[in-house]
Amino acid sequence: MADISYTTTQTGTPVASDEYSLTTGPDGVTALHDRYLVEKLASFNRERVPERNPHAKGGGAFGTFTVTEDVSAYTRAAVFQPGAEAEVLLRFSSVAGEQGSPDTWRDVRGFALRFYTTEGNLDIVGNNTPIFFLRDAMKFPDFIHSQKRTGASGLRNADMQWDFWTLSPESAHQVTYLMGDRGLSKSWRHLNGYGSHTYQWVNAAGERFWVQYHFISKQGVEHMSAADAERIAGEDADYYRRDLYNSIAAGDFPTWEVKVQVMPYEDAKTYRFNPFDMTKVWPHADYPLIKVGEFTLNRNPQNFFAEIEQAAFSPGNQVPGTGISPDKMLMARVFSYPDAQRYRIGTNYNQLPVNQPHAAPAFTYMHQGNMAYHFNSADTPVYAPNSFGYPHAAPERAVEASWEADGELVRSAYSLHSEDDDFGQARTLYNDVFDEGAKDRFHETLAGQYSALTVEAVKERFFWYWGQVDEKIVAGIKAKLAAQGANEADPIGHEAATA
Ligand code: HDE
Repeated sequence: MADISYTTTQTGTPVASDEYSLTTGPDGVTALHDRYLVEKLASFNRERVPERNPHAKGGGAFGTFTVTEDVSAYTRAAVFQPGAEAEVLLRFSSVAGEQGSPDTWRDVRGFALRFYTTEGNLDIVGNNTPIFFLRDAMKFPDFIHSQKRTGASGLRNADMQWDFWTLSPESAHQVTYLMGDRGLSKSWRHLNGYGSHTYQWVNAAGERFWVQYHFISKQGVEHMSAADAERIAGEDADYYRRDLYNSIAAGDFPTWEVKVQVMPYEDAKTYRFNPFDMTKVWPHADYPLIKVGEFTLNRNPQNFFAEIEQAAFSPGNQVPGTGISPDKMLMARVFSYPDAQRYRIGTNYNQLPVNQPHAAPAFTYMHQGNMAYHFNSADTPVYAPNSFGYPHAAPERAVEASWEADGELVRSAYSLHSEDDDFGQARTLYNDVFDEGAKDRFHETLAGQYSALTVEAVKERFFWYWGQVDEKIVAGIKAKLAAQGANEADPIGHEAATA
C-alpha cells in the first residue's frame, strides 16, 4: 500500500483532480499552466528506455546462492568460499525477439546471473548453451542484424538468417543446439545456464586457473514440441515470464547447481581445442564438472521496470579471484555492455538500486553526470591521491585476472589447436548427445527451416553446411521434405522469406 491516501505532483503537492484538466469554465480552453496535466503527459511520453538489442524480451527474479563445497584451492573470491552465501539476480531472455515478441519462439535463452558479493557485484552473463555462434566480436552486429529484420520490409527473413550462418561455418555447433530441443525450452526453470566463455580464477597463493561455469537446473532440462511452441506463441506471448513469476509467487522456488570445469593455467597452450574459442566446449572427460554450490530463486521483483528492465549486467563485473580470459568475444563484451547501458539507461546507471553493490561498500571519485544520485560527504576531496586520508587504491585487495600476451598487431583468426575445426563438436553433439527422438525432431525442424528458403545459393549452402556436420543430417532433412507436409513452419517468427 502507498504511504499516503492522496495523489500528488512529482514534488509532493496534493492535486485537485486525477480526471479533469484546468479549463476556462467547464467547456473552455485548457490552461497551459496546468502543471499536473503537463507533468503527467510528459512523464507518460518518457516511460520507455531503449530496449536491449539483443535480449530485449525477458524476465527475472532474485534469490540466494550458497557454497556447499570447498573450491578455495582454485579461487580466493569471497563469494566462492566454503559456506559463503550471496544474494543473486537472474534475468532470462530470448535473443532475437523484441520486447513484445513471444517467449516461445525458437531461440537461445539468455541467462544473466549476478552475485551481489562482499567484494562487489560478480556478473556471469551467459546463455542456456555452453557455446556461441561466433568467436570474434567483429561479426556480432552483422549476426544480430541477420537474426532480426530486413532493411526494406522490416520483416524477419529465413534467407538472411541462413545466408549468414552458412557463410559463417563457426556457427554450426551453436546452430545445432538452437535447432535441437534446447531451442524450445519447456520454461526458464527447465534449462541450464552457462558462462559460455572461459573465465579465470585466482587462488589465495596467486595461482591461476581457467574455468567454465555451468548452472545445472534441478528442475531438469525439458523442452516443448514445435507445435506446442507455435500454439503458445499465439496464445500467450509472456508464457515463460508468467511461469517464473507465478511459480515463485506460489512458493515453488527453482534451484540450480553451480559447477565449474577447471583447467590448469599451463594446459591452455597445448589443449586439443583452443580453450578461448567460444564455439567450443571442453569435453567433460577432459575436465570434469566440480560442484561449487547451489542458488535458488525465491523473490519476485517488486517492480519489473526498475529491477529487471534497468538491470545492467556486464561480463566486466568481476571480483578479486575471478576474471576474464583472452577470449576475443569476452574482451569485446567488457566494453560493449557498459556502453549499451550508458546509452540505454544513462551515465549513472550503476547508482540505481538494482545495479548498486548490495553487500559491498563502494567509494569512487567519479561524480556528477546526468541524474547523479549518490555523492560523497562534503569534506571529501574530489580526487586521489590526496593529503587528507581519503580512499585510494589498495592493490592487495584487487586481484585481477592476467595472462601473457605479445606479438605484432594483426587481424587474424585464432591459431588452430590440434583438433580445432568448425564442425567436429557439432557432429559429436548430434551423434553422441541427441537420442533418436531428438535427431528426428532436429531433422523435422531443419526441414521446416529449409522450406522457408527461397534463394537458390542459400538452399545449396544449407545442405553443404549440414553435410559438413554429418551426412546423416542431410538424409534426415530430405526424408522429412519427401514426407511432404511434415514441416509446420518452425516457430521462429519468420515471415515468408520472399515477403
Ligand atoms: Fe550480449 N549483449 N553481446 N552476448 N548478451 C547484450 O547488453 C554483446 C554475447 C547476452 O539480461 C547487450 O545491456 C556483444 C555472448 C545476454 O540484461 C549488449 C557481443 C553472450 C544479454 C550485448 C555479445 C551474450 C546480452 C544488449 C559480442 C553469451 C542480456 C543490451 C562480443 C555468452 C543481459 C545490453 C540481460 C545483452 C553486446 C555476445 C549474452 C548490446 C558486443 C557471446 C544474456 O551490450
